[in-house]
Amino acid sequence: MSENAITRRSFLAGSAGAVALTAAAGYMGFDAWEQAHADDASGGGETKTVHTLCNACSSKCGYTAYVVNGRLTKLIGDTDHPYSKGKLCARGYGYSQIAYSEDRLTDPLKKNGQGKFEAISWDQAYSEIAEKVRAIIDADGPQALAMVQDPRPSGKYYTKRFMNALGSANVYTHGAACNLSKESGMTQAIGTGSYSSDVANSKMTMFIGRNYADAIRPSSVVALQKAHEKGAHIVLVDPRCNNSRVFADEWVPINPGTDLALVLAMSNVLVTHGRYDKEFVAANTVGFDEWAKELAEYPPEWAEGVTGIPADTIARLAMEFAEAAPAASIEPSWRGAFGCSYENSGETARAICLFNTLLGCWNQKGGALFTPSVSAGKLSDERFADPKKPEGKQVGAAEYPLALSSMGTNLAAAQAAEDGTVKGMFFYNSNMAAGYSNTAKLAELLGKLDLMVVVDVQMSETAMLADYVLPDTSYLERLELPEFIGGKVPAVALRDQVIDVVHPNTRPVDRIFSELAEACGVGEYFRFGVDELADAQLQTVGLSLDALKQTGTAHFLEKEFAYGTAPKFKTPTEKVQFTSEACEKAGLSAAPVWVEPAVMPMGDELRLIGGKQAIHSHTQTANIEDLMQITKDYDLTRVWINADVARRLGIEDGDEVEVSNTQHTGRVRAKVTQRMNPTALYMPSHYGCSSPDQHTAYEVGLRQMDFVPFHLEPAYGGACTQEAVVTVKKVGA
Ligand SMILES: Nc1nc2c(c(=O)[nH]1)N[C@H]1C(S)=C(S)[C@@H](COP(=O)(O)OP(=O)(O)OC[C@H]3O[C@@H](n4cnc5c(=O)[nH]c(N)nc54)[C@H](O)[C@@H]3O)O[C@H]1N2
Ligand SMILES: Nc1nc2c(c(=O)[nH]1)N[C@H]1C(S)=C(S)[C@@H](COP(=O)(O)OP(=O)(O)OC[C@H]3O[C@@H](n4cnc5c(=O)[nH]c(N)nc54)[C@H](O)[C@@H]3O)O[C@H]1N2
Ligand code: SF4
Ligand SMILES: [Mo]
Repeated sequence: MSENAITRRSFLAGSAGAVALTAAAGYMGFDAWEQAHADDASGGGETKTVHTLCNACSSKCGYTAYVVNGRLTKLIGDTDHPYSKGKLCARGYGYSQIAYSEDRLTDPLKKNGQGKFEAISWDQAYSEIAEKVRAIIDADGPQALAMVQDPRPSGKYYTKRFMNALGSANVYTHGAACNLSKESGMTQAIGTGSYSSDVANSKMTMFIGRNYADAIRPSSVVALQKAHEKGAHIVLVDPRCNNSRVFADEWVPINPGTDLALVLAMSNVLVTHGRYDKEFVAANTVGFDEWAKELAEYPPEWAEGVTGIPADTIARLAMEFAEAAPAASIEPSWRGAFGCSYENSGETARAICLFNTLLGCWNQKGGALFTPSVSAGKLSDERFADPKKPEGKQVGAAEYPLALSSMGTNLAAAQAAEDGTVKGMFFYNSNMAAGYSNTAKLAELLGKLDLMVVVDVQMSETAMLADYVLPDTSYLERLELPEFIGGKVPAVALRDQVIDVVHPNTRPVDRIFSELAEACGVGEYFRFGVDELADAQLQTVGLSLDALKQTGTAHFLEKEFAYGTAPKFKTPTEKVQFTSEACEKAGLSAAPVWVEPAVMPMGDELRLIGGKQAIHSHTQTANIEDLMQITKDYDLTRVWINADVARRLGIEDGDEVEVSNTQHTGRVRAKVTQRMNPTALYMPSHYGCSSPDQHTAYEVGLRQMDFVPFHLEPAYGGACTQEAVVTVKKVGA
């Protein structure tokens, strides 16, 4: 039995619960209203229920889809899915419309000599792409090919296998524009890219640029609400008073880009006053003395000048943490403040792990936890054997040595199109051109490729730049590989096929890459169906595809997390690293020190920051009519500006303003509010679509990435999405 296997008993225990819940969803557990509603929707037709996973954001929440006469009519979050816990967010409901969207891609497309797309057959698309792939490999080797993908259950498997079969190591996620710096920085300190804060049981949790209420994962919102109701001290550090404030006690309106200074100063206070877990530090860490020496430079009085937070607030927060420890932590965050935003993002992530280490909170109730995960074991069937490991190193790995190779820095791959190091790029479920860095620069770089292939469901800005666009089925029209989910009780969940294919000439991801591989001469790695592979993977953990189809989610009860277990730090020293050799080698300080952002606002300039709205995901939901209607009803494309600054600039609430910098100029209305730090301008990040084929989203609002200079974070390779300053003036003033 593989190391990952669960025993039959634990699976039965897990699935028994899940089976019960599935039955409840269909027939008995809901209240009368739900039941009546389910019946109403059927109109006498046949109702079928299928478990699937939402595709509207990275959380991939599990839900039960109700299908009446072949059409999706209703979605109910699965109670036993670790992220949905019975609830979906508005995006989850809204995005299910994608299957029936009038703007779906329906046929393979090829760009002709006039730059217009023409429908072609799949055979023509495959054979022409394969010919170009072979020409690139013959001339420059497989490392001149690259893939960018947003990790999805099947997508991440098939895209990587396809590239590796061709001999290329250049597989990238969207991470450089999401959480690459965070995960890479944390790995240097604690040996893993993240941890989970035990928010619901904490006495104190600080969120640094993490917004559970807007950047939603349903289970996180519930945990925050619980913590609040139990009287935990919840602190939001954010230049913007975001909507999580309803569950928080305190908003700390920090100057954007300066979170590292806050963390260094709070660490200074704990160390100066000896209020840290000395026993834990002595037993589990390396380099403490060196960091302690550096920290002497960063008292709260210094940090006040950098962060805009009064020194006594910083000292108080540090002491409150010491009181609450070990049931306290800085939450690991996701993207907002240090996922990829600044030149100091990776170092901020590193410092946060070290601060938590001072609290001695690892694996303590209410602290910061290393929760277990399970993955599929080794497969014995030869058909599933992995292709040979590519010989080359990921493009960008040498220049950005701290970037985790599991994500890589996609911008380095795009940049390598400049000198022809990369000649062919594939994109799966990725809208790089609109979302990963400066849009004009990305269009210029991607324009230099000999081959650009985009697999999408609608005409994205990235697809517009492509030579070939291949139409995927929507997530509701395909079965995917099982998705393993770490957590207090690790789990596995399934995206099953909910409805029949809507457009007959679209094909699912597994089929597209298998057929493309065949055309490229590496088909021997793809001689199986997605159902066969899914079943084989599930068998290695004591499950089967049929069983998981019944329940949607299964839990690995035997792997359940226990408080107080000694954390294992998978760093080179097997300890928490206050100092890191790799960081030093990469040109950074061995222990984290203050790093100034690349640009700072001067005079009337404001730093341009972004952030999620609860009803949209990145660039992919703006074309969903019902979600966009909410944007319009509530005027949600407005930029937020501090009320005092607005008064100085003669801007009133609702005025149209011009936002401009060296990269771009655009107009939008302003929301004038005291909920903003005076050095920043907030632009919601989901708008400014420039694809005319997205009829709902086209040209609504401004796009943050138009204003962001193309610039990568040293050593970590993050997109530096908030190293941008702008000026704002009232239109007509
Ligand atoms: N402007 C802007 N840029 C951003 C962000 C933002 O909010 N706004 N967010 C940042 C963050 S946190 C992240 S994680 C990244 C996310 O970046 P991406 O992962 O690239 O996400 P999206 O921008 O939503 O683009 C996803 C693309 O996948 C397509 N798609 C959707 N479903 C399917 C499918 O089933 N199959 C296929 N083949 N394609 C599909 C969508 O139509 C869309 O074109 O972007 C980052 N950059
Ligand atoms: N509604 C919605 N939810 C989502 C997604 C989505 O697209 N839409 N995408 C999912 C994904 S892929 C991700 S990565 C997560 C992102 O989850 P988060 O990182 O929580 O989301 P953001 O809104 O990007 O950023 C959170 C907050 O950071 C603040 N912020 C900006 N700059 C700074 C700074 O310099 N310092 C500090 N302290 N705060 C700052 C913003 O004002 C914002 O309120 O959301 C996930 N959930
Ligand atoms: S958080 Fe919302 S959008 Fe994201 S997967 Fe869950 S339901 Fe879908
Ligand atoms: Mo993200």
